[in-house]
Amino acid sequence: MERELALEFVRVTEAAALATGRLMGRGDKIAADNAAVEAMRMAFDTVYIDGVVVIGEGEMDEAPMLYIGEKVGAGTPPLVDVAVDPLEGTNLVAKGLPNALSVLAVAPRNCILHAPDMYMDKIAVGPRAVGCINLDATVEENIKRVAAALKKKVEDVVAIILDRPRHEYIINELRRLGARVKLISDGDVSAAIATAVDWTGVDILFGIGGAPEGVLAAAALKCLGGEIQGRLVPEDERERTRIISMGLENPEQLLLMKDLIKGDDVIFAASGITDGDFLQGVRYAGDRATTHSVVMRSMTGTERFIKATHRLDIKPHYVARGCSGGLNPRDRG
Ligand code: VTB
Repeated sequence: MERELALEFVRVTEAAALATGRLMGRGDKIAADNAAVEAMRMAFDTVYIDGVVVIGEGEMDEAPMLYIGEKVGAGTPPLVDVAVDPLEGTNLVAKGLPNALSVLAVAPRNCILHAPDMYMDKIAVGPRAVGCINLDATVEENIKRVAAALKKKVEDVVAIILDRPRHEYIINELRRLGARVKLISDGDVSAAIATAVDWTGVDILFGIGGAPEGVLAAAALKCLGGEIQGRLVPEDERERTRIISMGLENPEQLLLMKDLIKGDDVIFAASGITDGDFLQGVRYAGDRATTHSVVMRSMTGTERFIKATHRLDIKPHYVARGCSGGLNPRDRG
């Protein structure tokens, strides 16, 4: 994929962040999600790709926009797979809590795992601990290996994990071992990325979260040189059948980086919605708004952080809820 596309993808996550950021703290996660989805969907129309959504808002009959199988982009080459989460952390925006992001990943066609909307068990680390983790090893083994790779004591290692009853065992183990633990209420894409961004102070992610979020995190970690391993966690027979129908012969397969994102060409973009560990949230002031985003390419490993000031008087569709005002004609390319 041409590197110029990277900037186009940031415009898409920016549009979603700008639309949903307005709804921070309103207690309405559905409205926040709708605003992000609508804005992202419209922004995609201006991007010169022939995209198919492989990770999106749900199946065709469940979601009006950005559903799995939907074509996005202007319809011109390159042929690509598109994974989106217009609002990763709906509760975070609804409550005004940190680390809500708008994210997307794009790779050549058939290179992104078509992960169904179910749970995935995950473990992730940044570049310095690549090769040291194993989803099938114990918490103790993983923490010790990561500590050694980072040249730290176990008690200096910071593990991040969703605060859920299903993780009680892992959290207890981490505490028993003396590691530092960061419990989060939502947003494990941001958490996985944090393991690969030095200044966050986060070293390793554990726990079960959404499978689509796992694939998006894999795209980001591929660009950042980190690692994630995952295993789908079907909750019933229907979900097991769903995994097999999407092409994984063994539903229990350990999914490595190469299974989550095939090949070496993926672009990942994210914009902060609320302030977070590595991105600032959207700020509005009169007729201006600022966004903070990151875009990365696996081909070169370049991480580009982009602060943008948007003129809402010139682009009024950013002021309205979502993009319901329609795209500014100047934006149509
Ligand atoms: C995670 C997290 C999401 O769901 O995937 C989590 O990244 C897992 O699901 O932000 P449960 O809430 O069912 O535990 C979110 O928190 C919300 O989609």
